[in-house]
Amino acid sequence: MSVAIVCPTYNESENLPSLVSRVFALEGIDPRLIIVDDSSPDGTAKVVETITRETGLPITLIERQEKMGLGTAYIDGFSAALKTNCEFVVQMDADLSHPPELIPLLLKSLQNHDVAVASRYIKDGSNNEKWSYWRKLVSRGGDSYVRTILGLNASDPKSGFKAFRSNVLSSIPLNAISSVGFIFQSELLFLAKKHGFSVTEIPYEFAKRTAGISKMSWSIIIEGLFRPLQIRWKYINLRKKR
Ligand SMILES: Nc1nc2c(ncn2[C@@H]2O[C@H](COP(=O)(O)OP(=O)(O)O)[C@@H](O)[C@H]2O)c(=O)[nH]1
Ligand SMILES: [Mg+2]
Repeated sequence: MSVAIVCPTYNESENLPSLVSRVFALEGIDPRLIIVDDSSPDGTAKVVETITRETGLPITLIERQEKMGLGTAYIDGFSAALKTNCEFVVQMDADLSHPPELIPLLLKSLQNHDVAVASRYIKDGSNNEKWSYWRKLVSRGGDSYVRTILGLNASDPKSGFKAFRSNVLSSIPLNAISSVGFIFQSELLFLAKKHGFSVTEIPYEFAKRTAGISKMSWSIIIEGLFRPLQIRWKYINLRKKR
């Protein structure tokens, strides 16, 4: 089964070697790893180039000129993924919070669904990141807010760990998505649902980041507040398809 795995990176050089070896150790899938790097100052792109040269593994590196945010990194990565004519596309973080070992299960659930979302917040899921009280409040409060404004019933609407049948991503107007930070994930899920695609959730353990630092910022949190309202307004005439 042909799968393109899209990972945006910003300063993830320490995590890359482990990510690559865990992804290519998976059995029963034929993955292409697509790394979208925003000229990380820590030399992430160089690490990717070296691994690719030394191992010959199917890895595509997209290098962008500057830090442009998660949203456009995914749009560029998905466009590259669709050009490979793969059957499935997986999106995940590069910091190993998303365990690559869940990928076969996510893909299996695409036998009956169009989109599979890895969720921290359903039975058997958990979040092992030791977040401060405030970050927890912002995250879980943000989930309820996003669910209410966008009419989603997903338990983890900001999850960046998902698998799609390729036709989902080729049917959605990806270039119209304007979200920059984590709210990109909710806009994508919202559009998938509006286009009539079926969504399922699979529990997983979100692992604590052990190398590198989070890129969460105030501007991303503020975007998370106003963007859901803007998304609702922007797609007001988009009726549910199918
Ligand atoms: N290309 C690119 N990747 C980014 C950017 N911001 C974050 N990332 C990557 O997106 C993933 C999730 O970011 P992270 O900082 O771990 O977010 P957190 O888990 O919410 O704290 C990681 O693989 C990051 O390296 C960005 O502006 N550009
Ligand atoms: Mg992270």
